[in-house]
Amino acid sequence: MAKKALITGVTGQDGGHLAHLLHEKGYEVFGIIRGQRNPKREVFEAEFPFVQLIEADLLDTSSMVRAVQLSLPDEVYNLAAVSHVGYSFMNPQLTAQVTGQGVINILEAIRLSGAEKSVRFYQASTSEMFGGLAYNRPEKGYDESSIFHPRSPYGVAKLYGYWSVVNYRESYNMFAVNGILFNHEGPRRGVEFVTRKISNAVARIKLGAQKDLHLGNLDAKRDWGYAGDYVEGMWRMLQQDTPSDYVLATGETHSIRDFLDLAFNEIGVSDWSSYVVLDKAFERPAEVDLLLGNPAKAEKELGWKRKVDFPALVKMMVEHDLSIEGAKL
Ligand code: F7E
Repeated sequence: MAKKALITGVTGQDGGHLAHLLHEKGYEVFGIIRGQRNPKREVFEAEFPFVQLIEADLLDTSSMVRAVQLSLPDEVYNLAAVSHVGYSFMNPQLTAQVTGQGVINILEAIRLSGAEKSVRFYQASTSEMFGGLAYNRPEKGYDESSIFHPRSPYGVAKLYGYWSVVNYRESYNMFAVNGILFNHEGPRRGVEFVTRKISNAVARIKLGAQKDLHLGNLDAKRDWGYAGDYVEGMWRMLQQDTPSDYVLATGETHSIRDFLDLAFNEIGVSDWSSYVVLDKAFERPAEVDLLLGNPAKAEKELGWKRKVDFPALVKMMVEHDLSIEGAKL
């Protein structure tokens, strides 16, 4: 019989990649969609006719119980969150409720449905829990035993979710794991995140549809991989004999300036300084300066390794945006 998976956050970047992957693997895929007449529904159904959507909300545990009882999943992937770090500073309580307490709500929904022994649970944890401060930067990158020091309401809420998963594993013997994923990008990324904001602006500048690009801190460094590679790692975590937490990362770090260099290079511009405007509106009250992950445990135990490298990622994103923005003209 086909395995069943339930995905929260199915309309997001990772949800789309994961839904495709699980469908290819023969799963029956269920996804949570939030809100009455969600405008994302039509577009989503056109691309993912094989996903059975269930109307529910992470903030309403009874609706999540219903979703679990309707789908009877073997695997649950909790990808839903208020996920934009900058936005979380402006909406800290909402972020705490959705990104933090939402994890408890779905774990409780699984327990209340009596499914805690049969369901395998994946939590989308994040490198934002490490914080990147100078005192706390392991030489080989952050791994599963590194110290946490979140620097945003988002990071704090994710840390609550992380520990909730560990606690439910230890308390109820649940197969529940944290995937501690470093930044992962691609053409499905929203334009509010810096990589897609850049690739999209570069394409529009090339096509004459945009003049400049307003950005905040250009010196921040991130360990950027391709989201399509990372969902494979999520799935592998749930296929292990015993539950454990894993870092997924590339083991390389690059600055926003590096991303700009490669992206503008794709359109034949070697000096982008006249296009980029420094804008304090995009700076954050506290910044995560540098993130570098150490994926050794995932490589060894899951046999996982990123396939797409940094230059290939930037190229893929700019090419995609050139094609969709070109089609709009
Ligand atoms: O910012 C800087 C910004 O918003 C990256 C989420 O998926 O990954 C993501 O969080 C860096 C930061 O991603 C702009 O200050 C400069 O230093 O693309 P981002 P993020 O904050 O790293 C982690 C792993 C998650 O878990 C999150 O959910 O870029 N930056 N100028 C800018 N960032 C944005 N968004 N916009 C700018 O104009």
